[in-house]
Amino acid sequence: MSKPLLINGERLWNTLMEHGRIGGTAKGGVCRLALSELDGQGRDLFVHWCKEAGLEVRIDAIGNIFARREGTDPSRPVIAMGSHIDTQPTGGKFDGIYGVMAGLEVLRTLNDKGIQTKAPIEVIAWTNEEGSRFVPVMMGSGVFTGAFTLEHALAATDVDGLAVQDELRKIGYAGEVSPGQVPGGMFGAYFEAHIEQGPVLEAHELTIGVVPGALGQRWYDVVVTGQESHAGTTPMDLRHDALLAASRIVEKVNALGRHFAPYGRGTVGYMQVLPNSRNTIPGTVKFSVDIRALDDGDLLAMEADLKDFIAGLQKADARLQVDMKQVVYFPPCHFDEACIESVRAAAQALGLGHMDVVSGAGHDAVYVADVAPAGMIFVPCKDGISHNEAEDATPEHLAAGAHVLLNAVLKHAS
Ligand code: HGY
Ligand code: MN
Ligand code: MN
Ligand code: MN
Repeated sequence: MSKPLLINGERLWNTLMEHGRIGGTAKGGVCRLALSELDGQGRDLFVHWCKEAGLEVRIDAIGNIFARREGTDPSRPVIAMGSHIDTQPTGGKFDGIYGVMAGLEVLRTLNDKGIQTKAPIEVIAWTNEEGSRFVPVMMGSGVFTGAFTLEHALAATDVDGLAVQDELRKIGYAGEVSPGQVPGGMFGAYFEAHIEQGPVLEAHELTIGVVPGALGQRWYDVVVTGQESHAGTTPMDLRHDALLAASRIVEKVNALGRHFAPYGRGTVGYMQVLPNSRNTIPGTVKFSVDIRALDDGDLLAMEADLKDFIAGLQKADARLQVDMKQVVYFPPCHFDEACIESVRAAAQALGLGHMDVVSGAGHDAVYVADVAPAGMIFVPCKDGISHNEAEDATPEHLAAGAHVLLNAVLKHAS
């Protein structure tokens, strides 16, 4: 690799800090739920910056934003970069938006240096990567790559019954372009820069994570139905307590994650208790289950074990009803060897300490890897914390990841 080029780290940091004010929280985090008014504002600012950089912007029917810098050879497939603008409710200033702005910084740098690449290059902001307000997770990249249909995604509703289709329109991002269409044919390569969201790089005091792949995931919606009754008059052995049953399932989900260590994960993050009254035994409990593993067989074994456990609960109490519906599934993902090598070579050429780090998180790159060569670049985050307002990263690490992104992309676009 010829002498590596560098992005403008100060401009990248300032861009992230300015963008982070949209949905900024008192604790220093960011709340920009997918397709909310604030997500709309965050999108608008990104589109404004892209147009300022002379990029051609198009929006597809699920609201994915593509900002394109033409190359000298239109027959070459586009080299793409991207991530997401939406956040968790108590999200941080870097999850997702870092990959979008690092991509924009790469194109701003090419403009500064007057570099013309042969292949066109695009930076993409994918719709609803987080899956916090609307399921499925990684929605925009999932529709784009055919993991599920546009209709399925547009019909998804949040807890208040508001639909993706209407919320997209409300913020002005119901695009015309049908998803999956890229002028000049599918991506020649896709790279996503992202904070690691875990503790590995920081523990090893290294700057770049070369990502070989990501854990497989299965998400479920579970409804436990028991019987509401009076907390004072109902003897303990005559109860059909939905919350007691749900908490046993929570315990089991966590035990499954531990059983399939080191990469097994089991989480119940969302729960609704009804009628949610101090002195009424809960009759209905609705909650989420998120299980993950590095091996697809383990993921299946976790599901089978959980279903057995639930059957046992219902056998022990005939009045208890448990309905479990799978809402997300994708197998463990292995990124493209050439993309992985480009990331590693760029880190080496830049003299940046690096190591392989498997992603515990899902990313849009996981779906893109189904249709195009894809790779990821991780940088450390403070204490490995993310999906938390305390999420933090250093300007130096964020710049280093964007230097790697620039040189990996140039290798494929030249
Ligand atoms: O859940 C995840 O892994 C990602 O943050 N959507
Ligand atoms: Mn993310
Ligand atoms: Mn996230
Ligand atoms: Mn993610």
